[in-house]
Amino acid sequence: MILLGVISAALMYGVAVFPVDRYLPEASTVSLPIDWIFKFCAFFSVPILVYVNGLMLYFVVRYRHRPDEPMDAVGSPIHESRLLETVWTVIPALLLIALAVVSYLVIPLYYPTGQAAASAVTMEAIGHKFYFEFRYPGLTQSVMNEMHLPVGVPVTLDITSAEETTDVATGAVIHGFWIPEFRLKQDMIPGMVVPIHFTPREIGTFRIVCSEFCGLGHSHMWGTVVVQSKPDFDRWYAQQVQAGRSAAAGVAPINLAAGNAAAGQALFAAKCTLCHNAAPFAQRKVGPGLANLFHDPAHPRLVTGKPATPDNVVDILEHGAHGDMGVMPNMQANGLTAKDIANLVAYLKTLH
Ligand code: HEC
Ligand SMILES: [Cu+2]
Repeated sequence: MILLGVISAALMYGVAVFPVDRYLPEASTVSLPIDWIFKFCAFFSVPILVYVNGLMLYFVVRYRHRPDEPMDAVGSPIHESRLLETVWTVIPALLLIALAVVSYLVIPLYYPTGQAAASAVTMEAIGHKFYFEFRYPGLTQSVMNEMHLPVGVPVTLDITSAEETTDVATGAVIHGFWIPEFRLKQDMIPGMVVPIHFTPREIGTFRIVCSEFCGLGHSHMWGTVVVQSKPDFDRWYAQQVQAGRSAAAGVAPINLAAGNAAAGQALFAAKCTLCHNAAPFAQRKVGPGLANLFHDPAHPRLVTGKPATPDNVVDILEHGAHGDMGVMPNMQANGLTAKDIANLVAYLKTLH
């Protein structure tokens, strides 16, 4: 018993001083209470683990079957022992009640109600197959897969999942919105908006992972959250507003002849590779591979059903498309200008 006590005490001390932050930064305000609950559970799990398994090993050896005993020898008479039954009922009950109380105190930090919801930023995160869409107030276009947030500013994030098609087999699915460094994990559920509340504590770039198996593209479904200083964030936001405006104004005629393939390649890497590979049609991410767009005997027609000509591709880039594979965003949503479209088409023509 003393040996087990020493092992327990050593491990409990280890749990108490373990620097979680060093291995997985505590990058949001909810990280702290969540890690506290985690330590609380681990702390009291240690003696249970050590005593249950330690005593079990000890009993196996101590009360093993001896050669001179009959095969049906009865062990110690503990049946209906008041003391034992009280102990193993009361201790777990107390621990579970404590856990319930602690969780009850922490959950409202996550799911805001009333006053707690007062946030400087209220925005939306929408799960798609297979990417994350973020909508900011005041932006006409969405931001895909890269969420920018100012450090130290409270955020309410309205989380849901898109219902792209009504087809049961290919339609809406549940995604998981998980930022490990924020200790924040919430299912994205079609038809239901769940607001969550937190404040980023550290400047940096962290992963966003889809934590629900949502289909064949699930492994592509990850994004980043970029936590910036307030001035950096404001600069980024101003650029987005500007991009949205010039895209909206960019319905100017598209001059394909002036397209620059090198500029188009850089744009493609920045705005399209989220959903498209520069690879054959069948190598699909969200949308089809685009490497043989203009020269694919197996796919002479575009997803719009029109022949693969530059003008028809312009039409898709300008107005988007909505077909079997999902939604190709229009030029506003992709933040493209008329010039960008000409450059992209010039680049796509060079592929095959
Ligand atoms: C959010 C995901 C997404 C992004 C971002 C996106 N696309 Fe698409 N794209 C799609 C989907 C999905 C389709 C197929 C639509 C359909 O089935 O009708 C598609 C179709 C296309 C097609 C038609 C392909 C064919 O073979 O008919 C072209 C061309 C295209 N996209 C170009 C682009 C370019 C260039 C960009 C970057 C500016 C881009 N896309 C960005 C999702 C996306
Ligand atoms: Cu997903």
